[in-house]
Amino acid sequence: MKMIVAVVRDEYSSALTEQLTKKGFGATKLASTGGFLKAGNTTFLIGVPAAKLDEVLEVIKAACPATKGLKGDLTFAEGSLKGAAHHLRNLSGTVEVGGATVFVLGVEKMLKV
Ligand code: 2BA
Repeated sequence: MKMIVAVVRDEYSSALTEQLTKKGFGATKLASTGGFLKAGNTTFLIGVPAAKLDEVLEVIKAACPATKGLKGDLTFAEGSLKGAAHHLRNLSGTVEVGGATVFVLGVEKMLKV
């Protein structure tokens, strides 16, 4: 069993929910906020049998395409920037925001009681 933790841009949240539901995958959605830009995003927790992992990752890729040229506004990151300039990957004034940031974790056991 695997747990997929996917931080998804808010505008892709409905489409991803629809596709997961259509294919019979369960998910929990958490309202979340990006630590850098402090803009809202949605974190999906998706528990899947290991054999279905790649299928779900493909669903996420299809529903959350990285949009070339989409820029986050660094003015919202003002708080993050204070005293953190040495952690910044660039100082160009804008950042490329991806469609989803995905982590895959091993799950020892899943119970529904
Ligand atoms: P945020 O933390 O608000 O980051 C938004 C975008 O800002 C990032 O897009 C990236 O392009 C840029 N960014 C973040 N930290 C930066 C830094 N120190 N210097 C320069 N630019 C920086 P994505 O990489 O596509 O990430 C989108 C969202 O995914 C993030 O929103 C955060 O909520 C989540 N995320 C990304 N990496 C993560 C990680 N390692 N752990 C947990 N969540 C992560």
